[in-house]
Amino acid sequence: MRFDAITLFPEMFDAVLDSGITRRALDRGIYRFQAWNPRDFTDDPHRTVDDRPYGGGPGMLMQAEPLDRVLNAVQRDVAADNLVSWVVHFSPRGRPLDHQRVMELKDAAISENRALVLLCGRYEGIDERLLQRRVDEEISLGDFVLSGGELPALALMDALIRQLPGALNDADSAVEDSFANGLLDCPHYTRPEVWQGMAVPDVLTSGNHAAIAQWRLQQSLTITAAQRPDLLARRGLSRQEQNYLDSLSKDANRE
Ligand code: 9WO
Repeated sequence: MRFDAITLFPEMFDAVLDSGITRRALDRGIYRFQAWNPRDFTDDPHRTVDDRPYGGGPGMLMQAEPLDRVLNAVQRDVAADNLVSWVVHFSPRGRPLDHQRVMELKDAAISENRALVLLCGRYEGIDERLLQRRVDEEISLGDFVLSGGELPALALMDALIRQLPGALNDADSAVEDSFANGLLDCPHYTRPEVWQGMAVPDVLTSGNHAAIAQWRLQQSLTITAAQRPDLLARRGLSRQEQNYLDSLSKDANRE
């Protein structure tokens, strides 16, 4: 898969390229990455990419023209690879990202020969006309404001790259199952068996694999019901799972 980032801070992308699973996947040739700096597509000596907002107000905006030029260059380079650009802009006004959308973006990139072009805003934002003309999709990571679109772009890359075939080893892959089942993760423990007076739950040292699997599912159900009832509502519950949660609330009422 191919990623291209349009950014005034290309070095921020070293965070994904230089460490961990995402670095190993790059070494394995599972994806490619190129950063493009809009400053390289200006023609004034100051390499200006920003200007003041019409109508007044604080701060500066990214001008349309340097971004249009860099997008044209990216598109040409992407076409030479027999791919088409899918331009994503990161903004709190976008569609909230979740696991399902990550999988859809990955599948569409593969089946429709897409390069993901990550348009990263800075300052107070980007001239609306450029967004209207060139952006295919706006994505939000949540209702908060950052200093730029780079961190959301990095988060999307990380989430997507780990889903690409061959990116995870068998040891890592099991971890994926926890979100694939639509529940939050269960608690985890490692050595020592007692730490600062706190013991590991007995079932995990029992060697009873069926009991361990049941305990983990019940923990996931309990945590998801408490922290994210919206996830449970969307996923639905089996009869057995519903009975378990009902038994918990009866216990709680007896206290
Ligand atoms: C900022 C903003 C604040 C309130 C309502 C809408 C808004 N849009 C933007 C915006 O697009 N900002 C640009 C990108 C320029 C300034 C830095 N940017 C940004 C992206 N800040 N925060 C994000 C972001 C992106 C995805 N998910 C959460 C936050």
